[in-house]
Amino acid sequence: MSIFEVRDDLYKVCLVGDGGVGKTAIVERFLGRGFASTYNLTIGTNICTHTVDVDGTRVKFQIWDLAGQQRFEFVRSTFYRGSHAIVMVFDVTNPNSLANLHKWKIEILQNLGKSHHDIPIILLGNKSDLQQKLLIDQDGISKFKDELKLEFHADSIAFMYTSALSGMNVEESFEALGLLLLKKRKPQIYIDKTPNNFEHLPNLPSSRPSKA
Ligand SMILES: Nc1nc2c(ncn2[C@@H]2O[C@H](COP(=O)(O)OP(=O)(O)O)[C@@H](O)[C@H]2O)c(=O)[nH]1
Ligand SMILES: [Mg+2]
Repeated sequence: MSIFEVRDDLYKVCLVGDGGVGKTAIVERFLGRGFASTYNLTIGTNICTHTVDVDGTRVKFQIWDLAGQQRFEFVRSTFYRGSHAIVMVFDVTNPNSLANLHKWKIEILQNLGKSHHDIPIILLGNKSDLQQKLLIDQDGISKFKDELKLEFHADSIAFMYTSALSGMNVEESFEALGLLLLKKRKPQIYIDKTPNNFEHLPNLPSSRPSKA
């Protein structure tokens, strides 16, 4: 494999979602002990890189995590420019955080322009260790996922429950994203592969929680 092929497998990923949903905690969990971040004062974003093995291919992610500057519009174009994938995070105990992903979606569409047709998106329902406080039902999640499928590439949208606290599905969600990216980059090899399904919580009682 040439060095150029290795470099090809570096993917820029932007993390979006309301403050407090656990974006930074997810990244820190994903990085494990190898955590290294640079804080860029100008654009207010934590940028780090981490490599995962996806079906025998090393996929290197460059993760951009907005660090508290979500109000500043001027940050946006720099943040989204050149991204290959988006991670959208909500907090399963906070229905507003799912509702607000509509605003994030609009911002992504505005900033990515035409390239949005090609971008894999992974939707994460984080804090799923707090099952006793679960306030978001599957219908709401499915509806938003369908909405994403209408405006982005339908085959490149996946949803997973995660917990940065327990580590559940954090690594798996980036592996799934890696697979979606490889399917785009190398369809001849990966077209038949689909990410594992982590759309259901392992210990969820059969009766659904009532809506808040
Ligand atoms: N119980 C639980 N708490 C979490 C989880 N992820 C993040 N938190 C907590 O939620 C708060 C906000 O997390 P942070 O990563 O700073 O959110 P961000 O603003 O989206 O980057 C912190 O107190 C975290 O400890 C999770 O999976 N489970
Ligand atoms: Mg943060």
